[in-house]
Amino acid sequence: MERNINIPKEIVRSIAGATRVIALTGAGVSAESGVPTFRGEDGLWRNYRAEDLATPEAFRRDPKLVWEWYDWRRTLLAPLAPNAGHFALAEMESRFDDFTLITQNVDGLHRMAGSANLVEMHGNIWYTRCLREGDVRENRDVPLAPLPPLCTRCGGMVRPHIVWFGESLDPDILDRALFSTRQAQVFIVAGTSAMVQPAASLAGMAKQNGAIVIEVNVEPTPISGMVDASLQGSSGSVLPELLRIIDV
Ligand code: BJW
Repeated sequence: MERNINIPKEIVRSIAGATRVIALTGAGVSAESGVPTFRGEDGLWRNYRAEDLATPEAFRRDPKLVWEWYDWRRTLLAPLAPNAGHFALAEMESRFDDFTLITQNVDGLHRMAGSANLVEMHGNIWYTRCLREGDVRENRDVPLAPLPPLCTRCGGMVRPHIVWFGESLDPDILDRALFSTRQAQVFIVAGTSAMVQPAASLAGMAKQNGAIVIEVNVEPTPISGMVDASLQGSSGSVLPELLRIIDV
């Protein structure tokens, strides 16, 4: 749907002239593809307790229950496709010399849309990790069988290749996110409630390093007050429009 975003001219000029651009995305960017968000009215955390399903303790306590939840989410995700927001971000990669997409999303939709310079901060739901050998493997089986699934190499237990609460992010991935954030001239933050650390701090870090920060969200967030432009609307309509503005 067409809509005009209100973005100051000097900001448009800065974006168009920028070479190093970062976008950070969250669950809201996949919402228009049919992926549930975590917080908010229909969010996953309304019906499920994160402590029971998305912590290492929960997995130690009941791996089958945790895997059942992931199996359900994988089944929900399997038929879904990227939306206009994902495609606009994938297009941006060819518009700037250095464009990095940092995502908190685990659904794999950015890669499906064509984003290649991608940092998946919280892992990917389509990969498993062997608890014995750390082997990370793609697994697209829907539904999973057996449940819980086993490592195809050593037969040991595997877990979802996802960062749960209380777990540290992969240090190389975090370094990549921090490095690109510090270099950014423009930092676009889209579809995240900016509640979960360390991702929530990246926009502030970019701003401190002199970047122009642009937020895209359907509602205000804790970082809305510090950004240079807060574009209220769905990422599926605002991001393509942002791309059009850059191209003019
Ligand atoms: C739209 C839209 C549309 C809708 N268009 N917009 C410092 C201070 C306090 C606590 C901590 C801290 N450092 C670390 C912590 C602990 C914890 C944390 O941050 N807790 C907070 C909740 C307080 N962080 C961690 O544990 C992290 N680990 C870590 O830092 O290790 C070191 C450490 C540990 C412990 C203490 C100190 C240091 C790991 C975080 C892992 C997060 N994992 C999850 C779940 C994985 C499970 C799974 O997916 O299977 O990742 S949590 C969940 O939240 C998921 C998401 O990636 C993440 C972010 O959510 P997101 O993407 O923002 O989604 P929502 O739903 O919150 O928001 C959607 C937004 O979209 C909303 O704003 C809507 O308005 C908007 N929207 N439709 C545009 N169409």
